[in-house]
Amino acid sequence: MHEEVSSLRSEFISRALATQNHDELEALRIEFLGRNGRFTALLKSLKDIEPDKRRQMGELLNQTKKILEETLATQEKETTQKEEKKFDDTIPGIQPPIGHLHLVTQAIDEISRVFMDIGFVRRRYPEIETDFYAFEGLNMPSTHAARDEWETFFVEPNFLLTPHTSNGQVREMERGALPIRMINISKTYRRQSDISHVPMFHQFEGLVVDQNIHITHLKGTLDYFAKNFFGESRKTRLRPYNFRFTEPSFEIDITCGVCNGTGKLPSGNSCKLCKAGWLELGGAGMVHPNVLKAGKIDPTKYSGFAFGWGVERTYMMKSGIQIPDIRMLYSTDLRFLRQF
Ligand code: FA5
Repeated sequence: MHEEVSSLRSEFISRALATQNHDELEALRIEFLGRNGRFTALLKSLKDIEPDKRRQMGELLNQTKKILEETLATQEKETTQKEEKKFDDTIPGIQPPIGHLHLVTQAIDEISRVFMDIGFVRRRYPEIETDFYAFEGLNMPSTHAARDEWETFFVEPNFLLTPHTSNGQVREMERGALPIRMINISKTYRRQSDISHVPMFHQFEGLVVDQNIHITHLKGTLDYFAKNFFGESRKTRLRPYNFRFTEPSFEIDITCGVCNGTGKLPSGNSCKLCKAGWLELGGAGMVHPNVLKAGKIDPTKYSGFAFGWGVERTYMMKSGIQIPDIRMLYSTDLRFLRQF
Protein backbone atom coordinates (compact mmCIF):
# COMPACT_ATOMS: atom_id res chain seq x y z
CA MET A 1 0.00 0.00 0.00
CA HIS A 2 3.01 2.29 0.59
CA GLU A 3 3.85 2.25 -3.09
CA GLU A 4 0.27 2.86 -4.09
CA VAL A 5 0.13 5.97 -1.86
CA SER A 6 3.38 7.37 -3.19
CA SER A 7 2.46 6.85 -6.87
CA LEU A 8 -0.96 8.43 -6.26
CA ARG A 9 0.73 11.43 -4.64
CA SER A 10 3.18 11.86 -7.55
CA GLU A 11 0.39 11.58 -10.10
CA PHE A 12 -1.72 14.09 -8.22
CA ILE A 13 1.08 16.65 -7.96
CA SER A 14 2.14 16.44 -11.60
CA ARG A 15 -1.44 16.65 -12.86
CA ALA A 16 -2.23 19.54 -10.49
CA LEU A 17 0.76 21.51 -11.81
CA ALA A 18 -0.44 20.97 -15.38
CA THR A 19 -3.94 22.35 -14.79
CA GLN A 20 -4.79 25.59 -16.63
CA ASN A 21 -7.92 26.79 -14.83
CA HIS A 22 -10.16 26.40 -11.83
CA ASP A 23 -12.47 23.86 -13.52
CA GLU A 24 -9.60 21.45 -14.27
CA LEU A 25 -8.33 21.81 -10.72
CA GLU A 26 -11.78 21.14 -9.26
CA ALA A 27 -12.16 18.04 -11.46
CA LEU A 28 -8.83 16.77 -10.14
CA ARG A 29 -9.87 17.44 -6.54
CA ILE A 30 -13.07 15.42 -7.03
CA GLU A 31 -11.18 12.58 -8.76
CA PHE A 32 -8.80 12.20 -5.80
CA LEU A 33 -10.38 13.73 -2.73
CA GLY A 34 -14.12 13.64 -3.52
CA ARG A 35 -16.53 11.32 -1.70
CA ASN A 36 -15.77 8.56 -4.18
CA GLY A 37 -12.27 9.77 -4.94
CA ARG A 38 -9.23 7.59 -5.43
CA PHE A 39 -7.45 8.90 -2.34
CA THR A 40 -10.66 8.78 -0.30
CA ALA A 41 -10.91 5.10 -1.27
CA LEU A 42 -7.47 4.49 0.23
CA LEU A 43 -8.53 6.23 3.45
CA LYS A 44 -11.63 4.05 3.59
CA SER A 45 -9.58 0.89 3.13
CA LEU A 46 -7.57 1.73 6.25
CA LYS A 47 -10.04 -0.13 8.41
CA ASP A 48 -9.25 -3.39 6.58
CA ILE A 49 -5.54 -3.21 7.43
CA GLU A 50 -4.10 -5.35 10.18
CA PRO A 51 -4.26 -3.39 13.48
CA ASP A 52 -0.46 -3.30 14.06
CA LYS A 53 0.19 -1.67 10.64
CA ARG A 54 -2.90 0.55 10.68
CA ARG A 55 -1.39 3.29 12.87
CA GLN A 56 1.71 3.69 10.68
CA MET A 57 -0.41 3.63 7.52
CA GLY A 58 -2.83 6.16 9.03
CA GLU A 59 0.04 8.58 9.64
CA LEU A 60 1.27 8.18 6.07
CA LEU A 61 -2.19 8.80 4.63
CA ASN A 62 -2.71 11.89 6.83
CA GLN A 63 0.63 13.38 5.74
CA THR A 64 -0.19 12.63 2.11
CA LYS A 65 -3.62 14.21 2.42
CA LYS A 66 -1.99 17.33 3.81
CA ILE A 67 0.41 17.44 0.85
CA LEU A 68 -2.45 17.01 -1.64
CA GLU A 69 -4.45 19.78 0.00
CA GLU A 70 -1.47 22.15 0.11
CA THR A 71 -0.73 21.45 -3.55
CA LEU A 72 -4.36 22.22 -4.37
CA ALA A 73 -4.25 25.49 -2.39
CA THR A 74 -1.00 26.68 -4.02
CA GLN A 75 -2.21 25.82 -7.50
CA GLU A 76 -5.53 27.51 -6.77
CA LYS A 77 -3.69 30.73 -5.94
CA GLU A 78 -1.49 30.57 -9.04
CA THR A 79 -4.48 29.96 -11.29
CA THR A 80 -6.27 32.97 -9.83
CA GLN A 81 -3.22 35.18 -10.41
CA LYS A 82 -2.81 33.88 -13.96
CA GLU A 83 -6.42 34.60 -14.79
CA GLU A 84 -6.15 38.11 -13.36
CA LYS A 85 -3.16 38.81 -15.61
CA LYS A 86 -5.09 37.81 -18.72
CA PHE A 87 -5.43 40.50 -21.41
CA ASP A 88 -8.29 42.83 -20.70
CA ASP A 89 -9.26 44.61 -23.89
CA THR A 90 -11.44 47.10 -22.03
CA ILE A 91 -8.44 48.77 -20.34
CA PRO A 92 -7.40 51.96 -22.18
CA GLY A 93 -4.14 51.45 -24.15
CA ILE A 94 -0.79 53.03 -23.33
CA GLN A 95 0.16 55.52 -26.03
CA PRO A 96 3.70 54.70 -27.24
CA PRO A 97 5.90 57.81 -27.50
CA ILE A 98 5.91 59.09 -31.08
CA GLY A 99 9.08 60.72 -32.32
CA HIS A 100 9.54 63.18 -35.16
CA LEU A 101 12.22 64.14 -37.66
CA HIS A 102 15.25 65.89 -36.22
CA LEU A 103 15.14 69.64 -36.81
CA VAL A 104 18.15 69.48 -39.12
CA THR A 105 16.34 66.90 -41.28
CA GLN A 106 13.26 69.14 -41.27
CA ALA A 107 15.45 72.07 -42.35
CA ILE A 108 16.99 70.02 -45.19
CA ASP A 109 13.51 69.04 -46.44
CA GLU A 110 12.31 72.63 -46.31
CA ILE A 111 15.40 74.05 -48.04
CA SER A 112 15.21 71.37 -50.77
CA ARG A 113 11.56 72.20 -51.39
CA VAL A 114 12.22 75.93 -51.84
CA PHE A 115 14.89 75.27 -54.47
CA MET A 116 13.13 72.38 -56.19
CA ASP A 117 10.13 74.68 -56.74
CA ILE A 118 12.28 76.81 -59.07
CA GLY A 119 13.79 73.91 -60.99
CA PHE A 120 16.86 72.93 -58.96
CA VAL A 121 17.63 69.20 -58.83
CA ARG A 122 18.76 67.64 -55.54
CA ARG A 123 22.16 65.94 -55.66
CA ARG A 124 24.47 64.28 -53.13
CA TYR A 125 28.20 63.92 -53.51
CA PRO A 126 30.73 61.99 -51.36
CA GLU A 127 31.47 62.91 -47.75
CA ILE A 128 34.86 61.22 -48.02
CA GLU A 129 36.44 63.02 -50.90
CA THR A 130 39.69 63.25 -52.81
CA ASP A 131 41.86 66.33 -52.56
CA PHE A 132 41.08 67.16 -56.20
CA TYR A 133 37.33 67.77 -55.81
CA ALA A 134 37.59 69.51 -52.41
CA PHE A 135 40.52 71.81 -53.31
CA GLU A 136 42.62 71.31 -56.44
CA GLY A 137 39.73 71.44 -58.94
CA LEU A 138 38.38 74.49 -57.09
CA ASN A 139 41.41 76.56 -58.02
CA MET A 140 43.25 75.80 -54.77
CA PRO A 141 46.58 74.13 -55.64
CA SER A 142 48.23 72.07 -52.92
CA THR A 143 50.54 74.89 -51.85
CA HIS A 144 47.85 77.57 -51.67
CA ALA A 145 47.31 79.26 -48.31
CA ALA A 146 43.52 79.58 -48.91
CA ARG A 147 43.17 75.88 -48.00
CA ASP A 148 43.89 76.72 -44.35
CA GLU A 149 40.45 78.34 -44.00
CA TRP A 150 38.80 74.92 -44.25
CA GLU A 151 40.43 73.32 -41.17
CA THR A 152 40.14 69.92 -42.81
CA PHE A 153 40.19 66.41 -41.35
CA PHE A 154 42.42 64.26 -43.56
CA VAL A 155 41.73 60.52 -43.62
CA GLU A 156 44.73 59.66 -45.78
CA PRO A 157 47.08 62.05 -47.61
CA ASN A 158 44.76 62.13 -50.62
CA PHE A 159 41.41 61.53 -48.85
CA LEU A 160 39.58 63.89 -46.56
CA LEU A 161 36.21 64.45 -44.89
CA THR A 162 34.80 67.06 -47.20
CA PRO A 163 34.91 70.47 -45.47
CA HIS A 164 32.32 71.98 -47.84
CA THR A 165 29.71 70.92 -50.38
CA SER A 166 31.66 72.76 -53.10
CA ASN A 167 33.30 69.37 -53.74
CA GLY A 168 30.13 68.65 -55.77
CA GLN A 169 30.74 71.48 -58.26
CA VAL A 170 33.34 69.81 -60.51
CA ARG A 171 31.68 66.41 -60.02
CA GLU A 172 28.39 67.84 -61.29
CA MET A 173 30.11 69.51 -64.26
CA GLU A 174 31.84 66.23 -65.15
CA ARG A 175 28.46 64.57 -65.68
CA GLY A 176 28.38 66.60 -68.90
CA ALA A 177 24.68 67.46 -68.68
CA LEU A 178 24.19 71.17 -69.33
CA PRO A 179 22.51 73.36 -68.22
CA ILE A 180 23.16 72.68 -64.52
CA ARG A 181 20.75 73.62 -61.74
CA MET A 182 21.77 71.53 -58.75
CA ILE A 183 21.28 71.77 -55.03
CA ASN A 184 23.79 69.55 -53.21
CA ILE A 185 23.01 69.01 -49.52
CA SER A 186 25.41 66.94 -47.49
CA LYS A 187 27.35 66.51 -44.26
CA THR A 188 30.54 68.55 -43.99
CA TYR A 189 33.36 68.42 -41.44
CA ARG A 190 35.81 70.91 -39.92
CA ARG A 191 38.03 70.97 -36.88
CA GLN A 192 35.93 73.62 -35.11
CA SER A 193 33.70 73.74 -32.04
CA ASP A 194 32.25 76.80 -30.31
CA ILE A 195 28.96 78.69 -29.95
CA SER A 196 28.50 79.02 -33.73
CA HIS A 197 30.61 76.06 -34.99
CA VAL A 198 30.26 72.28 -34.77
CA PRO A 199 32.76 69.74 -36.17
CA MET A 200 30.05 68.00 -38.24
CA PHE A 201 27.46 70.20 -39.89
CA HIS A 202 25.53 70.41 -43.16
CA GLN A 203 25.82 72.70 -46.11
CA PHE A 204 23.61 73.26 -49.13
CA GLU A 205 25.35 74.20 -52.31
CA GLY A 206 23.64 75.71 -55.29
CA LEU A 207 25.27 75.58 -58.70
CA VAL A 208 23.83 76.99 -61.91
CA VAL A 209 25.77 76.81 -65.18
CA ASP A 210 24.34 77.85 -68.53
CA GLN A 211 24.89 80.38 -71.29
CA ASN A 212 24.54 84.03 -70.27
CA ILE A 213 24.29 83.51 -66.50
CA HIS A 214 24.89 86.82 -64.73
CA ILE A 215 25.30 88.08 -61.20
CA THR A 216 21.67 89.26 -61.24
CA HIS A 217 20.58 85.61 -61.48
CA LEU A 218 22.59 84.89 -58.34
CA LYS A 219 21.15 87.88 -56.49
CA GLY A 220 17.60 87.02 -57.56
CA THR A 221 17.96 83.39 -56.47
CA LEU A 222 19.33 84.34 -53.04
CA ASP A 223 16.59 86.93 -52.51
CA TYR A 224 13.95 84.39 -53.53
CA PHE A 225 15.33 81.88 -51.01
CA ALA A 226 15.58 84.44 -48.17
CA LYS A 227 11.98 85.59 -48.70
CA ASN A 228 10.59 82.05 -48.90
CA PHE A 229 12.55 80.59 -46.03
CA PHE A 230 12.82 83.46 -43.55
CA GLY A 231 9.83 85.64 -44.43
CA GLU A 232 9.51 89.11 -45.91
CA SER A 233 10.64 90.93 -42.76
CA ARG A 234 14.20 89.56 -42.62
CA LYS A 235 16.97 91.39 -44.40
CA THR A 236 19.98 89.94 -46.20
CA ARG A 237 23.11 91.65 -47.44
CA LEU A 238 26.01 90.74 -49.71
CA ARG A 239 29.51 91.59 -48.55
CA PRO A 240 32.45 91.46 -50.95
CA TYR A 241 34.68 88.53 -50.08
CA ASN A 242 37.10 86.25 -51.77
CA PHE A 243 36.85 82.56 -52.52
CA ARG A 244 39.33 80.96 -54.88
CA PHE A 245 36.55 79.21 -56.82
CA THR A 246 34.31 82.23 -57.49
CA GLU A 247 35.03 85.65 -58.98
CA PRO A 248 33.58 88.00 -57.85
CA SER A 249 32.79 86.46 -54.46
CA PHE A 250 30.48 87.46 -51.60
CA GLU A 251 29.48 86.49 -48.15
CA ILE A 252 25.77 86.60 -47.40
CA ASP A 253 24.56 87.88 -44.06
CA ILE A 254 21.09 87.89 -42.56
CA THR A 255 19.70 89.94 -39.68
CA CYS A 256 20.03 87.88 -36.48
CA GLY A 257 16.84 86.13 -35.29
CA VAL A 258 17.91 86.02 -31.62
CA CYS A 259 18.43 89.81 -31.17
CA ASN A 260 16.26 90.87 -34.15
CA GLY A 261 19.21 92.48 -35.87
CA THR A 262 19.93 94.92 -33.05
CA GLY A 263 23.03 93.21 -31.65
CA LYS A 264 21.56 93.65 -28.13
CA LEU A 265 19.44 91.28 -26.01
CA PRO A 266 16.39 92.53 -24.00
CA SER A 267 18.64 92.28 -20.89
CA GLY A 268 20.90 94.96 -22.38
CA ASN A 269 23.77 92.49 -22.90
CA SER A 270 25.16 92.21 -26.39
CA CYS A 271 24.01 89.20 -28.44
CA LYS A 272 26.66 86.48 -28.34
CA LEU A 273 25.54 84.69 -31.50
CA CYS A 274 25.94 87.43 -34.09
CA LYS A 275 28.19 90.34 -34.95
CA ALA A 276 26.28 93.60 -34.38
CA GLY A 277 22.96 92.13 -35.52
CA TRP A 278 24.22 90.26 -38.60
CA LEU A 279 25.03 86.59 -38.92
CA GLU A 280 26.99 85.11 -41.76
CA LEU A 281 25.10 82.36 -43.53
CA GLY A 282 27.42 81.44 -46.33
CA GLY A 283 29.40 82.32 -49.38
CA ALA A 284 28.50 82.85 -53.03
CA GLY A 285 29.89 84.13 -56.29
CA MET A 286 30.26 83.65 -60.03
CA VAL A 287 32.00 80.37 -60.88
CA HIS A 288 35.70 80.95 -61.59
CA PRO A 289 36.75 80.12 -65.20
CA ASN A 290 39.41 77.71 -63.86
CA VAL A 291 36.70 75.70 -62.10
CA LEU A 292 34.63 75.50 -65.29
CA LYS A 293 37.77 74.28 -67.06
CA ALA A 294 38.39 71.65 -64.36
CA GLY A 295 34.82 70.44 -65.02
CA LYS A 296 35.52 70.31 -68.83
CA ILE A 297 33.21 73.26 -69.55
CA ASP A 298 34.30 76.02 -71.92
CA PRO A 299 34.34 79.30 -69.93
CA THR A 300 34.13 81.34 -73.12
CA LYS A 301 30.70 79.85 -73.85
CA TYR A 302 29.28 79.17 -70.41
CA SER A 303 29.12 80.98 -67.09
CA GLY A 304 27.59 80.16 -63.74
CA PHE A 305 27.01 81.07 -60.15
CA ALA A 306 27.38 79.08 -56.94
CA PHE A 307 26.54 79.51 -53.28
CA GLY A 308 27.16 77.43 -50.16
CA TRP A 309 25.36 77.98 -46.87
CA GLY A 310 25.32 76.20 -43.53
CA VAL A 311 22.01 74.34 -42.93
CA GLU A 312 22.19 74.63 -39.11
CA ARG A 313 22.97 78.35 -39.11
CA THR A 314 20.30 79.00 -41.71
CA TYR A 315 17.70 77.18 -39.60
CA MET A 316 18.79 79.00 -36.43
CA MET A 317 18.12 82.31 -38.15
CA LYS A 318 14.52 81.45 -38.92
CA SER A 319 11.98 83.71 -37.20
CA GLY A 320 10.82 82.40 -33.85
CA ILE A 321 13.64 79.88 -33.48
CA GLN A 322 15.67 80.91 -30.46
CA ILE A 323 18.72 78.64 -30.32
CA PRO A 324 21.55 80.54 -28.66
CA ASP A 325 24.27 77.88 -29.20
CA ILE A 326 24.64 75.77 -32.36
CA ARG A 327 25.99 72.81 -30.34
CA MET A 328 22.53 72.35 -28.78
CA LEU A 329 21.34 70.96 -32.14
CA TYR A 330 23.50 67.90 -31.63
CA SER A 331 22.83 67.39 -27.93
CA THR A 332 20.75 64.32 -27.08
CA ASP A 333 18.54 66.21 -24.64
CA LEU A 334 14.98 65.21 -25.58
CA ARG A 335 13.51 68.21 -23.73
CA PHE A 336 15.29 70.41 -26.27
CA LEU A 337 14.56 68.25 -29.34
CA ARG A 338 10.84 67.83 -28.56
CA GLN A 339 10.28 71.57 -29.01
CA PHE A 340 10.74 71.34 -32.79
C1 FA5 B 1 32.35 77.68 -47.88
O1 FA5 B 1 32.37 76.60 -47.34
C2 FA5 B 1 32.23 77.81 -49.36
N1 FA5 B 1 32.39 76.52 -49.97
C3 FA5 B 1 30.91 78.47 -49.73
C4 FA5 B 1 30.78 78.83 -51.16
C5 FA5 B 1 30.15 77.98 -52.04
C6 FA5 B 1 31.29 80.04 -51.63
C7 FA5 B 1 30.03 78.32 -53.37
C8 FA5 B 1 31.17 80.35 -52.93
C9 FA5 B 1 30.54 79.53 -53.82
P1 FA5 B 1 32.42 79.01 -45.66
O2 FA5 B 1 33.68 78.43 -45.15
O3 FA5 B 1 32.18 80.44 -45.38
O4 FA5 B 1 32.31 78.85 -47.23
O5 FA5 B 1 31.21 78.16 -45.09
C10 FA5 B 1 29.89 78.37 -45.52
C11 FA5 B 1 28.91 78.34 -44.36
O6 FA5 B 1 28.95 77.08 -43.69
C12 FA5 B 1 29.22 79.33 -43.23
O7 FA5 B 1 28.78 80.60 -43.56
C13 FA5 B 1 28.41 78.74 -42.11
O8 FA5 B 1 27.03 79.02 -42.25
C14 FA5 B 1 28.61 77.26 -42.33
N2 FA5 B 1 29.69 76.75 -41.49
C15 FA5 B 1 31.03 76.78 -41.71
N3 FA5 B 1 31.71 76.17 -40.74
C16 FA5 B 1 30.80 75.73 -39.86
C17 FA5 B 1 30.86 74.99 -38.62
N4 FA5 B 1 32.01 74.55 -38.12
N5 FA5 B 1 29.71 74.72 -37.97
C18 FA5 B 1 28.53 75.12 -38.49
N6 FA5 B 1 28.38 75.80 -39.64
C19 FA5 B 1 29.50 76.10 -40.32
